[in-house]
Amino acid sequence: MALPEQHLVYLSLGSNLGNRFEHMQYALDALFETVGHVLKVSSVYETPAFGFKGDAFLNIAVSLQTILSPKDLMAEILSIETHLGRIRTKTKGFASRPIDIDILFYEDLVIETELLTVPHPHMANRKFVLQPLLDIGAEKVHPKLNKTVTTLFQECNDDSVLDKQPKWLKNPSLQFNFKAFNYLAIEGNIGAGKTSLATKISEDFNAKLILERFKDNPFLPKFYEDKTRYAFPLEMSFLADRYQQLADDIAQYDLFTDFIVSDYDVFKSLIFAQVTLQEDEYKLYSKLFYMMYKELAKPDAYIYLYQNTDRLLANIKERGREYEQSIDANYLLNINKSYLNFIKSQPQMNVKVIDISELDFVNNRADYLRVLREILSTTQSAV
Ligand code: PH2
Ligand code: MG
Ligand code: MG
Repeated sequence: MALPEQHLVYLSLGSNLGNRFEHMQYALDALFETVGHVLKVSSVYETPAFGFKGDAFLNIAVSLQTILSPKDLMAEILSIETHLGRIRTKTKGFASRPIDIDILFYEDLVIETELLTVPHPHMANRKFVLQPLLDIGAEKVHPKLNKTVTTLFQECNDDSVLDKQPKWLKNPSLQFNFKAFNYLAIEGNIGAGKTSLATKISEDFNAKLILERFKDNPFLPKFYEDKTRYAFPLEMSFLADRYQQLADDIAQYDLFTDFIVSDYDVFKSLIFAQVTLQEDEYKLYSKLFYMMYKELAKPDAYIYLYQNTDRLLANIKERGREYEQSIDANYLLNINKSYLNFIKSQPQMNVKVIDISELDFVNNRADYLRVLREILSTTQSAV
């Protein structure tokens, strides 16, 4: 479940046929749905057709982050162009088109294949590319020419006159308004994908990420060897760690992030303790738990990722932590039951159970957006 790396890409969009503004918005929305998170959108410029006789264009530049390879990105772009009625003819030269989407930069890669040339080979000669790009990436360095976009713009000989439009396109990423949250907790069984989802949300939406520091817990490997002997010290040390981390991290509210997302909620301690401790131990434990709990900030939304046992076991195997390999189906079923009982007992909490057993939000963007929409449905500003 290692998270695929996100890549920064810059695209140029142009339209000179039909309802140009609508085509551009449609293309932008489609890029968000299928390619990745839209970071910046330039102003819209009206530009004279360059290199052929035709109606004036609207042009913009956008930056996105995507997990797609250049080849897969290209395939998505072609499919969006086709959807918008772009017909590619074999005749030479340019033709008017409802939409054209070109890859300007893909990180700092230089790609020269039959299918694809990146950076875009003609960008340095074209004001209709450089002016919008200047809005969103003035400092970006062209990896082949080794000059910033600002310099390329200053040195460009194209004397086309561009007309900046008063109307902006909408950045589709802003539909997803996580600012309604102060603190979002992602929960789920072992191997459900809590860390992956919390990490992705923090990357895309500028959240402070709080990840459980379980790897340092010295009792964990011992516990999986001898559960009755090590359950109590294990649960106590988890509780102490989680309490300390949440008390510290949530208290120091960060000026540079918009909200907090964590890959656990402190109640996790009680839920696991219920499964792992003897009855008398659990009584003592829960007394201590509630004393600490009342001091902590509560999440605005508690998301439980439900995953079926087979896929949990497959994920545990895949991530390969040695001490987890003895976890069996029965233990996971008990943990899941304990979570669901807990959730039922907390009617005042803003809980959302999301069934991800048919989804792959790590590799499939449509699935990821479906999960985000479900999370946002827990606030008034549902999308
Ligand atoms: N695209 C072209 C050729 N000429 N001229 C303007 N103004 N805008 C464009 O997007 C454009 C062009 C080839 O893709
Ligand atoms: Mg083009
Ligand atoms: Mg093109």
